[in-house]
Amino acid sequence: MVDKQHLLTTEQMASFVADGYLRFDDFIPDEYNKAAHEEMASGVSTRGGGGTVLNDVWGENSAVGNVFRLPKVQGIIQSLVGENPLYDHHAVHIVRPNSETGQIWHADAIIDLRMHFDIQFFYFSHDTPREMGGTMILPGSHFRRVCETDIARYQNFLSQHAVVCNAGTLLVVHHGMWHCAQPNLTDQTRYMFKLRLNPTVRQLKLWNTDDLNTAGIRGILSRNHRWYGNDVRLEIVNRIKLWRFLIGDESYDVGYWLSRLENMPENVPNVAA
Ligand SMILES: O=C(O)CCC(=O)C(=O)O
Ligand SMILES: [Fe+2]
Repeated sequence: MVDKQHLLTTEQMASFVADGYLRFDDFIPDEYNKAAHEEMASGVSTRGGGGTVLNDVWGENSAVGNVFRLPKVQGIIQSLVGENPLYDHHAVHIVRPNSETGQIWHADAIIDLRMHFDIQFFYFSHDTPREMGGTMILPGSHFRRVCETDIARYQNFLSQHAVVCNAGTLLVVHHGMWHCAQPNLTDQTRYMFKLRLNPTVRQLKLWNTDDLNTAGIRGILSRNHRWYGNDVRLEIVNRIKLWRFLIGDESYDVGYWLSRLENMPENVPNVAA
């Protein structure tokens, strides 16, 4: 178990539930980034495929392994998917120099509709200015379980977020997040390391819950990313359901959103004759 100081806070968890991601800028130290960049260019090897315990996947000398073994990265992993998640897959995502087209909008494999969620790390080992792309994500899209490229006809969304960042930036996203690689107009290759992990334990209060009852949570869960218009109400309900699951409290509500649906007017009152 990683030291508690490295675990996520309740506010960060609520942000993950509302936005579908957390972003950690300038998070990984430079020497790790340089080594990981080199390893990505020459090839990252793993010991075992999908379903291997994460801790067994990378040898001691693996630069990428060292990044994910950092206590503060372990803290993110343990908070979201527990201490011993399974490695699902990784990919070194490359956008070649002078690529004028990006990827189409998509969500990665969504074949599991359980409340349990996988996480995906997007790790940027080198500076990624806008002209190099960055990955475009759509905050708040993770509950819209689209199948792969169903959303490919869209070009741009209100409130889309381009991950323009310095070396050492790490994103962790819910597996439902809509995203796409961007064009790379520089003469350098753009690398992004993606790692998907599966939970092996019930995702129940795995983070640092010292601030569980902090006042700001309802406000965070009510965020409006605007691209879905009035459907923000549906999104708030989706978030309450996930928050209930994470904190193990089926009575939690933000205002009267979900409780309203739990009235049972169809029940015949038990009136004595
Ligand atoms: O290269 C990127 O920025 C995004 C790659 C991608 O679609 C993915 O990680 O599934
Ligand atoms: Fe993808």
